[in-house]
Amino acid sequence: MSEENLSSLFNGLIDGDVMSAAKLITLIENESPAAPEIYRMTYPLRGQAYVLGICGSPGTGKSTLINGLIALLRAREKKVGVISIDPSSPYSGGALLGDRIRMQGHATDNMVMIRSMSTRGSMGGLSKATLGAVGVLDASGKDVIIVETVGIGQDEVDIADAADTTVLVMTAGLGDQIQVLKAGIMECADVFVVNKADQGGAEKLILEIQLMLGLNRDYQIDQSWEPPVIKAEAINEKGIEELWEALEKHRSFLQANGGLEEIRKKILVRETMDILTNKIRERALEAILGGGSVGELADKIYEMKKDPYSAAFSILEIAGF
Ligand SMILES: Nc1nc2c(ncn2[C@@H]2O[C@H](COP(=O)(O)OP(=O)(O)O)[C@@H](O)[C@H]2O)c(=O)[nH]1
Ligand SMILES: [Mg+2]
Repeated sequence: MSEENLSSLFNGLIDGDVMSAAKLITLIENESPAAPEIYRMTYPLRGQAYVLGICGSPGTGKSTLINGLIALLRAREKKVGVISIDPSSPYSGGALLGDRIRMQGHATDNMVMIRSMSTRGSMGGLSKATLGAVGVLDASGKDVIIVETVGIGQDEVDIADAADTTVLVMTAGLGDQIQVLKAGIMECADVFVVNKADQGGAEKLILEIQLMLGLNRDYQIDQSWEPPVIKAEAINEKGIEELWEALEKHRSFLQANGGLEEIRKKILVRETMDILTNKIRERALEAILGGGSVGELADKIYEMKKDPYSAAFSILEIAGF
């Protein structure tokens, strides 16, 4: 990628051109040699967007809710970016297509950009490039960026570290729900949505969540925000206004108590540490393989005849750390 091409993409990005943003995100996703330059150019423009994480089990209605939020935000002339994380499961093709169709109403709208990303087998629910993509959309002047993740277990913890406000979407009738709540998710969600209220059981689930939140409050570090539980029927566009109100309230809360700055700091540290970890691993592998292929790694390490800890330290030494 030539310098002129990159700066023309960058100019396009600033002008709100969707294709330029998409191309820059792809370059970051592919770990192109242009990635450092993209970060350098976009970083000064970041920090304006409100970043929302929306997580919950598959089928709870996250995409439908996001569609409602997009419509609401567009009606208020807000620029919206959506990043949807596709689980690396081979069964996700249909669901992904479903997302595209459901969001299609907004797909040609220049003020809305929707991007699907794969997790590429990363440990958490976020793709390695998710934060980079959020950064690009932020720099392009989006007012709100919504990240949709499937999220079971560790995933929400991940998104909670990457978003200003984290929403957990649930539905009644999924037996594992309260089980999920016990697994440490309660502390991560700032706002709860009980969706598909038309199907019944919503009131009971809302009470259960409120009870859990009450029980949990003693253990929460920050006791001043009480996560609201919003009842919604995303498919009937019900509860969207209430959800947005709750989100704005949380944003104001963060702004008032310095929490927003804390979150932004945490995200910056995390992005830096992710890049650092990758670079160290890359350099160490290069040093030990000495131009050989990754396929030789097992032999190389085995030949060292060392315990894993000593082997790792030896590799660091060989790599010159
Ligand atoms: N009955 C009912 N169905 C809904 C509601 N919201 C979404 N759905 C349906 O639930 C299914 C999964 O929705 P989707 O938004 O793709 O869920 P996601 O996997 O969490 O993104 C779709 O068939 C939606 O039409 C709702 O409020 N009530
Ligand atoms: Mg979805």
